[in-house]
Amino acid sequence: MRVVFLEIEADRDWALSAVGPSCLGAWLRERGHEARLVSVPRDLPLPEARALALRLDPDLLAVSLTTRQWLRGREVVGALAGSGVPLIAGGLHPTFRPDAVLAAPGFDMVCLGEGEEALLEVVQALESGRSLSGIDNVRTGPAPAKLRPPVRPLDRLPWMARDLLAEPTGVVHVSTQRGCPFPCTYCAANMLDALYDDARYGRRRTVEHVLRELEVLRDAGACYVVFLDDTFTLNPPWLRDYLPRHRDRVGLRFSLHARVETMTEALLDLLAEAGCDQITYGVESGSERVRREVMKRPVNNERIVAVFEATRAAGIRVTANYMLGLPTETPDDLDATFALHQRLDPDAFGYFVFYPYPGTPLFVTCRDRGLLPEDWEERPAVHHRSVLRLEHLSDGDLQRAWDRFTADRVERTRARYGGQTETEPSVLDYAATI
Ligand code: B12
Ligand code: SF4
Repeated sequence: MRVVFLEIEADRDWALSAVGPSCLGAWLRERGHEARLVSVPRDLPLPEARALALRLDPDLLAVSLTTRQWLRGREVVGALAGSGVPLIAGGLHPTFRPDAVLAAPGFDMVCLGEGEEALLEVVQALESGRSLSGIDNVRTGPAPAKLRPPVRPLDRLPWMARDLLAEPTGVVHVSTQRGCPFPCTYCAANMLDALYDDARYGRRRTVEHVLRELEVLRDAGACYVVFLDDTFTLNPPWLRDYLPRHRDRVGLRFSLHARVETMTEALLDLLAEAGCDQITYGVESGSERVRREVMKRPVNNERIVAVFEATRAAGIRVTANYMLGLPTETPDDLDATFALHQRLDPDAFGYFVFYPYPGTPLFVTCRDRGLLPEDWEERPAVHHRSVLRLEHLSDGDLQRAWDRFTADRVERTRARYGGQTETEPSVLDYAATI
């Protein structure tokens, strides 16, 4: 059966896309099905988007949606209604807003949570003319779906289908794990754990499985690895086993995401020796109150500063990510975030106005406190202005904080690249967006 994944381009082009489809496509191909990917450009008129999606003569259309992609995805799928080709949506937005997605024209099914086994069962049901109702993880209407346990061990999953992943030349993106055990209240990633009541979502591939994939990718020309894992630095025994072997067998430089709480000097040394080039830390706020009370990230500022210094001392470049505009945040809290940023003096940084993702505890908080406008779902999910009516921050306060970070970025980039503008590509700036 030919499954065509639709990648919905939203309001920005990303260097990387289609992580979900490249996992699902590899799994389907291993079982004898055809998997293709069609990117639907952001401004493509809908009749042309429809023709593009149907050009490969799909037996099933599969669309992966983050909340950011939802509004445009709804439009494109709406244009496909009545095409006669069944359509299934999956990913974080359909997982946490299944009713809204199923209510929109053109969506026949939604997949909740992990998709490999569910999508295969849908394909098999379509092939054999079996009913699509009653498939675990899949909803076709209001009836709830039972969730099958996530695939275990993760080594059962094939390597991602790289031809479905739009990667910049030479840079390869690899996941070694699924799930994140931390309880950050704004994060949709860890909510997958909460979705599975009686099975753990968190799993990691074996060291050997990851090494073999990277050896093959290196032999095919890869020169840099970006680990996609939410927190690469989990599980010290795995890391102590993996990192020296990465150095000896793979030998590629790499970047990753970590939490400062997971860092020790010994681990930083191991990472540096193995070729770690850059680490992205979520700093999020300079206000310890906001981090502790609103985000459930109780680490203190001194610890963050110490870990940034230790990371740099180990010869690893540091990227910081910040969030602006959380519930209860005040102008003083925004100042504290900028002040901490100046102390941290990161090599690169990303800054995002908070958006309450469905499925997260902070989404519920915002809704229950009346911060979310009635029509929130009709407004684009963006990270440069707030969708919320915040208690203590005006749009102007947020804009000023945003502009301060933007000016700082321009200044630092100019200093680093000697006169070039902040739009010059760099692995570091790229890493800050992941
Ligand atoms: C790598 C990454 C990126 C990459 C690639 C994104 C991509 N297309 O996957 C880049 C840099 C482009 C990116 C950008 C952004 N990202 Co991002 N990103 C991630 C990250 C860290 C890992 C994604 C990953 O590796 N997934 C692994 C695969 C296996 O999981 P998956 O995609 O969910 O797919 C599985 C299931 O969901 C399901 N499934 C998925 N699609 C489909 C489709 C069908 C048909 C079926 C049946 C099943 C199915 O099956 C898959 C396999 O089991 C996640 C965190 C996370 N852990 O998910 C955040 C995450 C997805 N990103 C997020 C956000 C907010 C963003 C940005 C808005 C960041 C920003 N501040 O601007 C942008 C928006 C991009 C966009 N197009 O919407 C949020 C999304 C929340 C939400 N509800 O939408 C996440 C969850 C992080 C978070 N803190 O909450 N991101
Ligand atoms: S550590 Fe990162 S991925 Fe994990 S819950 Fe917090 S924000 Fe989400």
